[in-house]
Amino acid sequence: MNRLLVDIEKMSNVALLRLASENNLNPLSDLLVNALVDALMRMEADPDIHAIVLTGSDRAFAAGADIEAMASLNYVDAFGQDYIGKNWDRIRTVRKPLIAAVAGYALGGGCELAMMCDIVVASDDARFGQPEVKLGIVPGAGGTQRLPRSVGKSAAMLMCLTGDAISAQEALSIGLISRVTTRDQLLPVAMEIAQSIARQSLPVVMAIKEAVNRSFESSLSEGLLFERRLFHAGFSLRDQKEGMKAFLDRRQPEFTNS
Ligand code: CO8
Repeated sequence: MNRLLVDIEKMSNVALLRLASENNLNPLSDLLVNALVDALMRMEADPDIHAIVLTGSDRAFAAGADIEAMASLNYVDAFGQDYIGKNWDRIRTVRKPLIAAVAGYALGGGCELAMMCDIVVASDDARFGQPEVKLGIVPGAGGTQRLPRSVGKSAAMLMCLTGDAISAQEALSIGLISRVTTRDQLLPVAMEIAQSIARQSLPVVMAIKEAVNRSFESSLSEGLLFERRLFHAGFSLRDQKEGMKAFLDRRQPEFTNS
């Protein structure tokens, strides 16, 4: 049943995951997020997959948590069930690169889901926002934490405190996303980025993702030490020998992910 909510296509070492709930605004119900987590875990375990593109419908990447399901929640249930915590935390354990391709709305949990991805590409009509304040709640999946780390305090405060959405161009200018495309080009551009990453050595790509993420969790000196250790460890890989030899031979490397 879960699998129907998330379509999976595999192309040249890249998995394209599409949120496909019945409501094309993709309200992030527990069922949908569980299906997404399940799909991500399967792609993580698939040795043929080196990068993952996550997209939504033409109308929305996701319009946030399922408001209907949340409306009657009380504190005891939310706390007791660890609402959001239990499945959302697993998304950030994905070690392969995750690229969000956002068309339409990315609001509340939808914006937070995009921020959990490593790279965000959006179509020029996409809208990003943290409208939770308008519902009388605080963002619950990283809006107050990942957003300021990504765009700085003032822009994050503006979005979280007013709840007003911003355009893709504004999101690009404050550093929330990496690239803006036309609608037509959204998936081709996201897939090209994913395929370009997938052509590199998988263990190196995974180590880079881990190191960049570490920079948000550690002091600069700890982060630099972590990076140095990964850098040194990289000399144990066949792909380091191949990458450098290929450069010196003036040819493309043939990485074996080992
Ligand atoms: N949850 C449940 N149903 C929704 C949601 C939602 N987030 N968004 C839209 N819908 C439903 C509407 O109720 C409506 O249902 P129906 O057809 O039965 O009346 C249908 O989808 C279509 O919606 P609209 O008629 O409103 O469509 P519009 O095109 O007029 O507007 C909008 C589209 C702007 C996206 C509008 O629907 C909207 O503002 N939606 C709510 C956005 C929002 O507030 N999101 C934040 C939710 S809170 C949150 O995300 C907390 C994060 C916690 C972490 C994540 C945990 C999963």
